[in-house]
Amino acid sequence: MNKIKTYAGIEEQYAQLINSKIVLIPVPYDGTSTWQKGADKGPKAFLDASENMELYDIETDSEPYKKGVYLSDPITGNETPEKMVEAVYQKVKEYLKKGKFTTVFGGEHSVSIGAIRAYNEQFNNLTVLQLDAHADLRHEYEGSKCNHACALYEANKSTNLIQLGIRSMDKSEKRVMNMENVFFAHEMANDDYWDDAAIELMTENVYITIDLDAFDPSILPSTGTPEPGGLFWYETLSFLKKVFQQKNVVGFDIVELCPNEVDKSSDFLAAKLYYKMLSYKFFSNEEEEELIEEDDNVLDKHIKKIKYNEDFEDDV
Ligand SMILES: [Mn+2]
Repeated sequence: MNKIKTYAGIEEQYAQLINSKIVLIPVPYDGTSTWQKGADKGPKAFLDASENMELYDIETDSEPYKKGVYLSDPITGNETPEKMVEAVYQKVKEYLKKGKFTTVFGGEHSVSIGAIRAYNEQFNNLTVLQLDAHADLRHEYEGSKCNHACALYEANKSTNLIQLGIRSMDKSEKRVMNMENVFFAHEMANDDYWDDAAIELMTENVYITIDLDAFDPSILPSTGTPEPGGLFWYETLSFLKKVFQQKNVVGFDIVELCPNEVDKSSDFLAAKLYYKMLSYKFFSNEEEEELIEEDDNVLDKHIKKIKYNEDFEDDV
């Protein structure tokens, strides 16, 4: 008998819907990509990488998968972008009504339209935090309002949208862009406080949509439209951790992984990012962090002491 396919190859006891706090919906959709195709292969590459990843998180000293991760059937059969968006909307809504922490893995960025619509119905005063190289604020592109270039148009109208890492857009998008809520990449590069400034703009309920092209292509080359000057790993993680600690993150999606046959590093980045976000959601407690910070001096001395002992032993 074949074992069922589970997220990260976890044991079935952690993968059943009824016991799972978390639901993962793969959406292998790539209908409207304009340049490099292949985001439809993103979910499979992400799941493969996840199976080869350690499931213990050092930073939070936790094993997030034990909260239960149910891997939903992928959303397929998407003849038009509009049908795909509707299918994602219905599926996300279904799991939200069951009280699950629902996550989506794309697919191109248009898959987020349906997810955000469902979250916005379910939660009051929703902030949508978008990490992306591109503004994605076009009203319509190549004949569809559900094109990846329009992924955040609706969220911009109906939620508190905060855009971060933006470094590529059309001039026309300026007309609808809420400049006070935008953190352009070139400004972030010279601002040490963009993370706190962004958090100040957030309402309590936050949905996060991560277009992987937000990351610098040096650490994430496998995406449809890479742009220089992106985010790096630890600055992104420390920002996300703060968001999870200070706000009620209600769900998230990760999109635009366009896997490469040879170089798997981007797949692993995506897998690890997903898992880090689960660890921050369920195992990062701000009060504990503060206690550790207060004890910094003590820790410093402790580290010095250990170092001294090691040195001493070396001498012997
Ligand atoms: Mn995007």
